Amino acid sequence: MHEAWTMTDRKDGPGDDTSIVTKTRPKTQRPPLYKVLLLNDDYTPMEFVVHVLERFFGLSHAQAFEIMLTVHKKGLAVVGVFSFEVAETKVAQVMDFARRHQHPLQCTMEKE
Ligand code: TYC
Repeated sequence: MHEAWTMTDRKDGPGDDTSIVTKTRPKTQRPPLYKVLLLNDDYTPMEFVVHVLERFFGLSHAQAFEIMLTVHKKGLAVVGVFSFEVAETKVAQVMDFARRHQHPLQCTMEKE
């Protein structure tokens, strides 16, 4: 004869949750970042450096002056951290602008 089968016969019936919760950690790849560095020299005018920092790095006059003074005193400073392409563009813009104005200002980049 047919035997009735109800939920109450189940070992993991209602109220008895045996499901497993797993956490996945997707391996996301962040692009490497590059520091753009400004180097000190004895000839480039301070006002020119401040102008470069305002123009190409979007810094306020106060921020630009502060970084310029750090470079002047310490020899170099990190101006910003960017993706490879943006860092490369900033360095090229600064080097080109300095060369056109016949100042020896040097700007480089290095992997963070
Ligand atoms: N040392 C320069 C001067 O006395 C000023 C200067 C600051 C030059 C920062 C370059 O990246 C620099 N006129």
